[in-house]
Amino acid sequence: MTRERSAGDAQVADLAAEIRGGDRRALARAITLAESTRDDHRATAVDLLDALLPDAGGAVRVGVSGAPGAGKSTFIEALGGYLVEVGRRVAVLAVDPSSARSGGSILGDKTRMESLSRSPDAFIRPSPSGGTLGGVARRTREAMLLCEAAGFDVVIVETVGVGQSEVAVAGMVDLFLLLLAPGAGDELQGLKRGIVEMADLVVVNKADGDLAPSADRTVAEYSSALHVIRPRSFAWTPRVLACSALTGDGIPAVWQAMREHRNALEVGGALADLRADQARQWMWDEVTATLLVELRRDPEVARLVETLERDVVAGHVSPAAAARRILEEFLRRV
Ligand SMILES: Nc1nc2c(ncn2[C@@H]2O[C@H](COP(=O)(O)OP(=O)(O)OP(=O)(O)O)[C@@H](O)[C@H]2O)c(=O)[nH]1
Ligand SMILES: [Mg+2]
Repeated sequence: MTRERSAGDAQVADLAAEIRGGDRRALARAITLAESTRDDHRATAVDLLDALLPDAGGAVRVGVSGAPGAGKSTFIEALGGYLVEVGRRVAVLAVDPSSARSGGSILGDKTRMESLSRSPDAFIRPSPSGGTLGGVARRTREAMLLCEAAGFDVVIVETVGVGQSEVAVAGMVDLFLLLLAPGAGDELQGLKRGIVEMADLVVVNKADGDLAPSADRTVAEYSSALHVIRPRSFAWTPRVLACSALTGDGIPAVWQAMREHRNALEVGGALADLRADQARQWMWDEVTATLLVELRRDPEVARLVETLERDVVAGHVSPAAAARRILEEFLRRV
């Protein structure tokens, strides 16, 4: 395995110092390095993360998920605006592996978070377009640490509530928030139930105007549903709240619940345990991802893969035998 050279100690130290000083352009540059697939950029990013690790870890890490249109972007803008008002520094990262396909979503997000993005105490980074979920998750974890090192003390990771991305996000944050629109009772069925089970906070948004009664019903439904779900942590029992991202009603109560969650997890050491588990998982994700990249990069292995894929599809070779031969070839060459 090749070890590409990083930009060098002096350059890494300079960039690290700028980030520690809260320099947003340096932070943006560092995240771009972390997002890059170029080996020398990756190497620099890894060195930088190493240098900044002692400065990271201090933020409240929040994942926000919800179906398209639930109001995630509007909610994050409202919550972020409130947090800035009460003296916090907020970073918003988006995880949206589908954004490359669905197009407009990121552009829409950017316009919707316009007022938050103008604040000097907020930093908004849309999801890098394209790539696998694994790749996007890795880059988001790294971006999160970089934001913390730059002094952002609340990091919000937004993800669309479809597919596997919320599992990845729930695995990298302290608190997972599920945002619902009123009348989203069907989310309790089937597939979506898994997402409800991951939630530390369920927030029913759009509790305003004509939608207010329906929002109340949804709160009641989810409250009784959560009673029968075993909590993820001994330290915290999930709660259901209502808010309106549009009017700002209920936003301070959401933050209050987040603070109580934080205290509950800190008191018994659950937060430290959670972070330790996540760090271990992160390491293994990194090993897996890097192995796969190296394997796919080897031209001899690639040739063999091409033949074996055909054989497997045609039913001439079993998938297990093919996998074995690919791995043997790869291990022979490293
Ligand atoms: N009435 C009302 N409408 C809201 C509220 N929050 C968001 N909306 C509206 O709901 C629509 C979707 O809001 P977004 O914030 O874009 O939702 P999203 O979940 O980020 O959507 P995607 O990024 O497409 O997944 C917009 O038209 C918002 O104006 C709210 O609290 N009350
Ligand atoms: Mg959005």
